[in-house]
Amino acid sequence: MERTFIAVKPDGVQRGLCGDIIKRFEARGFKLVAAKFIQASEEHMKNHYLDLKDMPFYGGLCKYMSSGPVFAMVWEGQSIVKLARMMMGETNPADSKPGSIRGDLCINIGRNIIHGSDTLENAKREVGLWFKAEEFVTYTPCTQTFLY
Ligand code: RTP
Repeated sequence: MERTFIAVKPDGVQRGLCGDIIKRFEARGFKLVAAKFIQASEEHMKNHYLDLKDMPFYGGLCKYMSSGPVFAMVWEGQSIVKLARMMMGETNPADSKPGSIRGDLCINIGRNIIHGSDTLENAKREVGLWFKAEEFVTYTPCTQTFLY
């Protein structure tokens, strides 16, 4: 089963949007397997966004992402890396369709409220960067499926 790393960014936390974002992943049928509320260091964010190190916004992005707490999560489910990105909308909220998280809840590319891994390879890297093995929980979700 695929896993992906999702984080409500500092602006999403400050705007009180954690609940709305979690609700959308739960409603879609994905399973939350790890979560924590954490203020990351700038060094941690520089490592997280290492593939963007040559972009002009890299420094500001890492500084911003470490300026307040993020709600970091690992979600599990079929094709979750791709489906989470579809649920999020485009990087620029202005290009995001209504119905998507960014299309419904934000406007500015520098305050786009949510991060989600863009490939399975990056998901594995980011999950390992943010979570230790002992931070994962095991449980059986209720499926609401009639068994008879
Ligand atoms: P994220 O990594 O945060 O999920 O976003 P993403 O994959 O959709 O976009 P990416 O290209 O990885 O960019 C990371 C974050 O950098 C900020 N950004 N600012 N032109 C700009 O000022 C600019 N471009 C990107 C956004 O907050 C983006 O989410």
